[in-house]
Amino acid sequence: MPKPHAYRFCFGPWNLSEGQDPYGPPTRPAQTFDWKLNKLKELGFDAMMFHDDDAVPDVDNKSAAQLRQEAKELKRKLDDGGLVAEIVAPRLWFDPRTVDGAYTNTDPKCRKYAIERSLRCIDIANHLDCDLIVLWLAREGSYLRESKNARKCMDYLVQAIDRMLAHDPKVRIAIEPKPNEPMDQAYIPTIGHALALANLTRDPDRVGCLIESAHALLAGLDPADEIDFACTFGKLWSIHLNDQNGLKFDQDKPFGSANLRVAFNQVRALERNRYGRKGEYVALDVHPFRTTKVEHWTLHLENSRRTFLRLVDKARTFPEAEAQALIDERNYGALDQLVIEHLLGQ
Ligand code: GLO
Ligand code: MG
Repeated sequence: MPKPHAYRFCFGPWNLSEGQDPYGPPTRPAQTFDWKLNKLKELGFDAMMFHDDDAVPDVDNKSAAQLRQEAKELKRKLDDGGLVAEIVAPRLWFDPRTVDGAYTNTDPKCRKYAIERSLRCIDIANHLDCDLIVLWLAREGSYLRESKNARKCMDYLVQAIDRMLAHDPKVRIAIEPKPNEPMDQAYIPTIGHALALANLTRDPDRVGCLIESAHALLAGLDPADEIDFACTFGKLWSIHLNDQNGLKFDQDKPFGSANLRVAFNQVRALERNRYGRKGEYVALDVHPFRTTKVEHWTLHLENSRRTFLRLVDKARTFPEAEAQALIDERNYGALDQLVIEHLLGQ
């Protein structure tokens, strides 16, 4: 199938995961970063997403000179493969100092660590020639409301983002909201929250968002409406497409796997907002089904891209005039069936 020129695709090394879950060990043997990068290239993807420590392992224990040298080596590797880094995200949920929150930790020493780590992440991004930092605010929330002062936490979040914006006058920050997991309740659960927070920072024009389909669904929202909302503000700078079967743990299923119509509407929303025309990527934050064999390890990525492109075709061939006539008549029964028949095909 021809690739519509406007869409470029990426994924992260964590999307070739080994199958470990809270109840059991890996189901596939560990692979090196280079193996994953080669797969990405072989599959014809355009870019890779990175956590700071995907790019430079053990980032906390390296000097600025080491960060620079290792990041530059990676940059050469990417250049050689004709690839770029789409985003770099500080991993602010693994270190013991982030156990009760990173920017919103109640301990000032831990908050200081989180900010310093984020600035190092920006330095790595700079070495990779990437100006977009993603903040998945994994532990910025609480297990019980009495354990933290949410009002203060909002100030801490703004202060942290301000420090990042001041560190590099060109960097842009995309907040990736998620309503829960690992926390009971996250402080920034939706795109509305992310954009409201952006507005309090020292340079709101450089703070936008990243929508993940599964995260919107976990918040009880339709990801297509979240896309239109973010695009209304010109703030959708990346997107993690995947799928989610109801209110469970974050499943990161292949795009369209649980609900094809919800996937169709996301693609339609991206099309009408001309997503990708300013260089934004379609990122597939999907995981293999746990018991996937080694020889089928990349199918979730290939299939998600394929489904996406087939839905682009469905969006472009949707009988708009017929649909509009039914909307004018308020004949929603027929409109509903028109969508179903279109998706089913001949
Ligand atoms: C987890 C998130 C995670 C982020 C990634 C980039 O639920 O979706 O995969 O997207 O860490 O920050
Ligand atoms: Mg994600």
